[in-house]
Amino acid sequence: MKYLSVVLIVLMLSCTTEKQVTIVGDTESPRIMFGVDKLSETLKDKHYVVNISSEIPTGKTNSVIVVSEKKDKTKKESFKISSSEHIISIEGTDASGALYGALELIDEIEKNGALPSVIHIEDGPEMVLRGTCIGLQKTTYLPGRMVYEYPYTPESFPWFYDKAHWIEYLDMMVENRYNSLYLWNGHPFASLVKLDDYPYALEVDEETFKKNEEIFKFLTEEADKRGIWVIQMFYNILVSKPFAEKHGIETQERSRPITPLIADYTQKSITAFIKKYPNVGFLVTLGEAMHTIDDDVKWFTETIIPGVKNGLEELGLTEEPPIVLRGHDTDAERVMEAALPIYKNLFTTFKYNGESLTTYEPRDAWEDIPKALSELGSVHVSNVHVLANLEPFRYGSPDFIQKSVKAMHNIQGANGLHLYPQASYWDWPYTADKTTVRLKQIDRDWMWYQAWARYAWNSDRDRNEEVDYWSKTLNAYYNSDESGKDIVEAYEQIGEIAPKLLRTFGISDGNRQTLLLGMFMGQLVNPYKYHVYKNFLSSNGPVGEILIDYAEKEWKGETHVGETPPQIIAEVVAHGKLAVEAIEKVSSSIGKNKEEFERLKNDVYCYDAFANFFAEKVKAAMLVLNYKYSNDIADLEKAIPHLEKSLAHFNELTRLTKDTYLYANSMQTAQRRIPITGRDGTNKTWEDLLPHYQKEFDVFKRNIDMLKLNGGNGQIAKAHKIFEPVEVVILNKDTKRYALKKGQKVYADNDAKINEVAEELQQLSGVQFLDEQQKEAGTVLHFKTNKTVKILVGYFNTNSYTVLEPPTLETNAHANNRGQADIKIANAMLIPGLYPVNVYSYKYEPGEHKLVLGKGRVLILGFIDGEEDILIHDAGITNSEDGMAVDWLFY
Ligand code: ADA
Repeated sequence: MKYLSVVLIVLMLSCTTEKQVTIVGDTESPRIMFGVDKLSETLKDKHYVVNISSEIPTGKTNSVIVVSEKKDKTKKESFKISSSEHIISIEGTDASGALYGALELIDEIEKNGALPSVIHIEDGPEMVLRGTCIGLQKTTYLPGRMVYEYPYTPESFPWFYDKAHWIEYLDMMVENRYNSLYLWNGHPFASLVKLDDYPYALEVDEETFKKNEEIFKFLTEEADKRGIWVIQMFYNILVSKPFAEKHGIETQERSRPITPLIADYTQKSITAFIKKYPNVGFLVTLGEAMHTIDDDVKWFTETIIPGVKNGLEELGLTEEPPIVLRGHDTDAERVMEAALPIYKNLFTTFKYNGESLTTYEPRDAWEDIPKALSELGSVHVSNVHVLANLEPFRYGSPDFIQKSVKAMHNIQGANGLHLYPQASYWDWPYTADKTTVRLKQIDRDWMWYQAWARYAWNSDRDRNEEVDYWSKTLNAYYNSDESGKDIVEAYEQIGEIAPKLLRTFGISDGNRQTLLLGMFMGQLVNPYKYHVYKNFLSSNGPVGEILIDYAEKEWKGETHVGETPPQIIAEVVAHGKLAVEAIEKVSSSIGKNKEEFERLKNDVYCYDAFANFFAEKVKAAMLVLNYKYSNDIADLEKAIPHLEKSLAHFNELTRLTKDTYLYANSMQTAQRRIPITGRDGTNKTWEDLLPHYQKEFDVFKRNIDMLKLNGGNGQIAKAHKIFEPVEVVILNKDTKRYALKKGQKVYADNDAKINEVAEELQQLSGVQFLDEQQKEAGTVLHFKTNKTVKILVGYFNTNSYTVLEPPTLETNAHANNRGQADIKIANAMLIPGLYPVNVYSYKYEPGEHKLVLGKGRVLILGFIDGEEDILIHDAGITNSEDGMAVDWLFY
């Protein structure tokens, strides 16, 4: 038997060595030659003798493959493969099409083990731009720097200089037919170009600068060969640190006006960049560090676009490189309307579901804004941004992803994809798995990249065929005859859990919240205290009810609408169970990547434990909310066993992750607020959270006992410390103060008077401003203090355009630099004629400062000791009859 197989192999080899192929391609085209080389490698692997030529051989009968491009501008990146006699022709509509045709033929050769004798395939992509992104950003801020400020250096980003890693990544991209690579960074220019007028702006040393030049050149050339367009992203308005220091300004500031100096510096940076890399596109974020929409328009049309045009003019080029404008934190429609007349090659992009994956049925803002942008006539690209609710476990549900891409086309009008890494965005290139050698995202998350690319190319694929396709793909990955189907099932079941939970119970789809670390009871029963941003609930999924509304309707016997909390928790528990059943079926038949399979299986258990933890918590929350109406302590007592079970599931989750995960979320800064701050890399594992959840449970039981002792009647809100005022010197001219007492006017030019104030604030006095002036010009508080203080600022709780929006981390990454991101006291004041007031605080060190707030009504309520720890709470002063929140039970 052994002898026989050896003979067979020899026979096969001697036959195959006879096979000769000539591949003909345009040697002048790097992209076509890349395809030709790949074809040649595959054929050699299959024992063909390959000859590469620039002309079709005459008089020979050997197989010939001709790879060519038609230069047909009407249809991009498409190809036709056909055969006649001994010639296979791969004809691309352009060089990318020819390359993709070559890749398609490679797939056929792999499938059949040989060159097909007859072949006819025509194909082309649905989406025009299919891109992935990588952040040149880190899990924490660099010392002395602010958000997004990461110069390109080998110390910060060793992987950026690793050519082998780039080749691996770019190969992965071209195999999946991605055609764009976005590099995200706050201000890349001072790492990549030198300016004659501002030589001091450069923020890397000479040696690093040379390395950056070399790697950027390498990257753009290698990308180009693979049909990939590199796009550099930048935020506005950022200047380099040495530039800021030289001019005594901040590197970035939300309320800073445009000045001739920063405009000139930015414009020259852009021009220099375009001159050096005319084939690199730009992705532009206006807004985060910009004052008004008017400024956004002005900046884009008077600084950025002219910067690009000047570069082109100096090079004598007329073809405009593409500029992709983000809709994030700006009014992209307005900006585009002003920009299109002066620049044609513009695209827009906007987040698909915020910074999470929540739905394939986006509505409201996630529907209207992209739709409006897509109707401008330029191509709209849907951005699957940071996946804050999927970190850190594996995600690869083909069903959810396919439906999402369809939603991009059908609901948002998008025709492009911009894909973030599945998890660990700030920790590129690594995943969060705790392994001896760190796992790389491109290896672990291969299915994430493949699935989005597959549907970006063509989303209209038959569901049964897709299950079959992914089953086969997974069979091959795990070298298993039959496990693929169950693994797909497991992926698809767990794939529903995080989206459904976030859209129903979450506070934010932003990275302000790490869903998979869980939520506190106070957040479940009173989410508004944590600032649920406008549109969150109405945009992120089908119509549904959140817990507090559900509880109220339930009590009043009203009819429920859409997705309800009990329905969602029942569904996620079922998804977890089915996923576990599916993954347990396959354990014995894995032939390859066994360790990875065990890790995937562990992720499935994690999701299952998480779904159960969450469901029990929601059951407890429903009972607590019912108590709000029933006033019956029995409701609270019934919640105890649910919370106890929830804690047991969280214990299990802690056990499952303790030795398998380094962290849950890769953004480890104070920007993470929910369930709890992430300041200085804290609270990032389930083990870190467990004592907090234990404490919450203990406090709840203690408060129930206290209620019982008090005869069980009525709600006993916890008394809060009365704040003592601290004196500061106000330097604004002619400022008046007002006591926070009933009957006082908060504006000099508006008759509205305070009716009620939380007791803890009553010793303080506010600073009076002019209502009209606040709305027209904004608020600046100029003051001096000789000790650290917290300024209490009252934001109005309303959607009215007359008020200033509270600090919003979803659109402003600076929103917590003075600890101002959270509501400290919700419903703290009533001022008839105005709106309910939520109190926030800004901390200032001793010295002279200006608190600059944007346009809109806002109240400065007084000053307290800077070290005062304000326990977040709801003072319950509202007009609404069910104003009193029940969350005090957990503090
Ligand atoms: C928010 C988020 C940032 C970043 C930003 C953006 O500010 O907190 O991390 O994702 O949005 O650029 O969209």
